Amino acid sequence: MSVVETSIVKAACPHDCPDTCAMEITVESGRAVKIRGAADHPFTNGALCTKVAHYLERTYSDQRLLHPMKRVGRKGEGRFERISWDEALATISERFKAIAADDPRAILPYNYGGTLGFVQGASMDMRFFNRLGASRLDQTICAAAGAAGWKASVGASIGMDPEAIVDARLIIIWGGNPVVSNLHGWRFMQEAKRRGARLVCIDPWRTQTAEKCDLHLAPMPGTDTALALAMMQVLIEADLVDHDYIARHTLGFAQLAERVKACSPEWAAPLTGLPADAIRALALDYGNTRPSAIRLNYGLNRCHGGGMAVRNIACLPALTGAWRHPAGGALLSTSGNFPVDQHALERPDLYPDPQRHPPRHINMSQIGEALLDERDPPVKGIYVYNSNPVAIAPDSNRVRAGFMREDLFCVVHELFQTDTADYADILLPATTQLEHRDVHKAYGHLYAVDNQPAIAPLGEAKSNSEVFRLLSRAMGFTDAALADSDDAIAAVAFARRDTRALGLDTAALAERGWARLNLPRPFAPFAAGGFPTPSGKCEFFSESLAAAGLDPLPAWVPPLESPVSSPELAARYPLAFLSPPARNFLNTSFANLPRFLKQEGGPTLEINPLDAAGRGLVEGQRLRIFNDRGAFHARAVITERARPGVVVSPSIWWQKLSGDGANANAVTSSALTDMGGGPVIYDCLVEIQAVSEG
Ligand SMILES: Nc1nc2c(c(=O)[nH]1)N[C@H]1C(S)=C(S)[C@@H](COP(=O)(O)OP(=O)(O)OC[C@H]3O[C@@H](n4cnc5c(=O)[nH]c(N)nc54)[C@H](O)[C@@H]3O)O[C@H]1N2
Ligand SMILES: Nc1nc2c(c(=O)[nH]1)N[C@H]1C(S)=C(S)[C@@H](COP(=O)(O)OP(=O)(O)OC[C@H]3O[C@@H](n4cnc5c(=O)[nH]c(N)nc54)[C@H](O)[C@@H]3O)O[C@H]1N2
Ligand SMILES: [Mo]
Repeated sequence: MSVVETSIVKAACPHDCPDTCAMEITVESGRAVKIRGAADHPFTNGALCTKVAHYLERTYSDQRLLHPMKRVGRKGEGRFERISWDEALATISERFKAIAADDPRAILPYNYGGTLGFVQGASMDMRFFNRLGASRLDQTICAAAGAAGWKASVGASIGMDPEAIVDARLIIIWGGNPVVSNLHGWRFMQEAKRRGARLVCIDPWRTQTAEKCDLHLAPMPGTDTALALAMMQVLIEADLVDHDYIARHTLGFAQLAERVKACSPEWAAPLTGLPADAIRALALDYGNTRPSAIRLNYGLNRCHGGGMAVRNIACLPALTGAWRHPAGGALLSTSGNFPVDQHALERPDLYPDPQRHPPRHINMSQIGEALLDERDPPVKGIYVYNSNPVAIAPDSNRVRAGFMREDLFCVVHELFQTDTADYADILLPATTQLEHRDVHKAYGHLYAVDNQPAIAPLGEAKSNSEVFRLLSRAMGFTDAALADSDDAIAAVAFARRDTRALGLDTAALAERGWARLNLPRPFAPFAAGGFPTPSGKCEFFSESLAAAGLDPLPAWVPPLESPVSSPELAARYPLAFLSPPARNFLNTSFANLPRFLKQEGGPTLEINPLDAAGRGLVEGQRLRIFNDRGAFHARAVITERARPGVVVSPSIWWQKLSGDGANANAVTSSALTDMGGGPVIYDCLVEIQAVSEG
């Protein structure tokens, strides 16, 4: 009889999600056999989402890349041949040395949310590219606009404790779909509802979240700036503002009051597509209810005015004094609460010669332009990890054209042969979260979570940190920081001296697998002001925005593409197009595995019965969704979940698994937001037509 050795390993969900779950992995004789949410973690509460509950299927999938390969077919064809790690590392270091000899900024790292851990996503990799002197990637693709807008009003990515929301009397869920993308946060909102809170959802699409709220308002995409201005107008006119809080803790109230005078609900109605009465009623409800909480999410920061939208909304709780109560205020992200020592993790000081080669920044949301347009130096080498740009970046026809360039040396480090991997010259196998060490902060709660390796790497897979250590050696970089162990990196993550008071209980982190930030409880960050802005106040008037050439006051910023702002374009492409997360995918992660593909069925486009009837469309028909940038196909779902004038395609599908080889990003635009340089993925007009089958 053989003895089965069983152990339970503490882990962290690595994915780009506000919930950053604590997990427990049961390992038997070296094989992970069970995964579950940590029962003792207050946010995870013993439950995982529909995707990560099946993470073992991802880890042990027969689609995993298990050894290094080199390209033998044409770019994009996806034909590869096995090589050794020695050959892979030698090829990459030789090509990188040759490119760097002229100008190392011709090499570009491209990475995002594959894992949010510090060890595998924001340390050894950055040290390597800093030491190399590579171009720096501006990581704007998700949250940059919202972060900038929030910063303008509030000062830093700090807001109310999401657990405190249980005591709110009114919760406005604004541009978020927590049932799908913040499931554990949703549990606290449901508890508030059980205790008598009213839930309002502001979303152009009737999501699963909207269906469960007391009220759903469906504005046209990209019009939240106007909605928030009108709410301010009503609050000020009805004198539902907290004069004492305003006087002590805000800047520029008089100018704000002047600005919003003309922004009545009647003014906002045609801009937002909402009835003026509904806007007024919402504002009065907000002004008359204490405590009131606004849970913003990033859906509303993906239109041109995404920065200003978040800025305007972030002014509301300072107007009403909602911040006074721990269950009041607003939350976009908790990430600013964590005392992360970014310098020690990333070591920007390793950059070799800033005089000769001033650091160059490239915006990841415009990777197509970066690869195709003329620049000095041109991008000659790209190293992709933790991301799938060919599928996730806007205007994918241009992105693909960039990756097609014969003279571009492309390395992709991946778990799976993604759409991007098909363009690699060298394709490297990565480890899953069960196979490597990491440590995580969160952006939707106040706990750090530890991740110990549960099993050995599968096949010849190597972690990101390990590959960058090996590449450093192959390049001849001798800096000690490039040889640090994963444990050493994890240990510096939260070791910033100036914020030690906020520091985590590192012993608990090691032993229990997670630790809460040492913040006061209850946590009401701005109950007595103390905003981390230049003035220390909530800035209705922002000098920093003025200095950046932007409107210093909350303003109406229309979408780039809408019937209101671009009527000529709208005459040809009259439908606003949204491609928000599908419940069973995580961006393009999980979107290649049988269980999740079966759940989602296939690419769909939700369209209102009025818009369908006008075009003679019927349920289940194959549609072509198109504009001047491109086209993709999806099946028609005729439903009132899509408001008139708006069509919705839950995303993000792999292009090569989508029938016609394209996904939603064939039509999205690579224009940028008003602040932060973010993408405008939800600011997009299209037309649709039926396509004949066969
Ligand atoms: N299941 C699942 N969970 C995920 C993800 C996933 O792909 N799948 N992705 C993760 C990532 S990276 C992120 S950033 C988050 C994203 O999750 P959220 O931050 O919630 O953002 P989205 O789902 O993009 O958008 C939320 C809602 O905003 C709506 N919306 C779109 N445009 C507008 C607008 O102009 N105004 C308003 N008011 N609403 C608008 C959309 O219809 C959508 O229902 O979720 C994370 N969690
Ligand atoms: N149309 C449309 N486009 C969108 C969005 C949308 O809503 N609609 N959302 C946008 C948003 S919010 C975001 S955040 C981006 C997300 O864009 P990405 O961050 O690129 O997200 P994923 O598609 O999940 O790709 C992550 C990849 O990293 C790989 N990976 C995971 N772990 C590791 C690891 O340890 N090492 C290495 N080397 N690789 C690993 C995974 O296998 C996966 O292929 O997409 C954006 N694009
Ligand atoms: Mo994101």
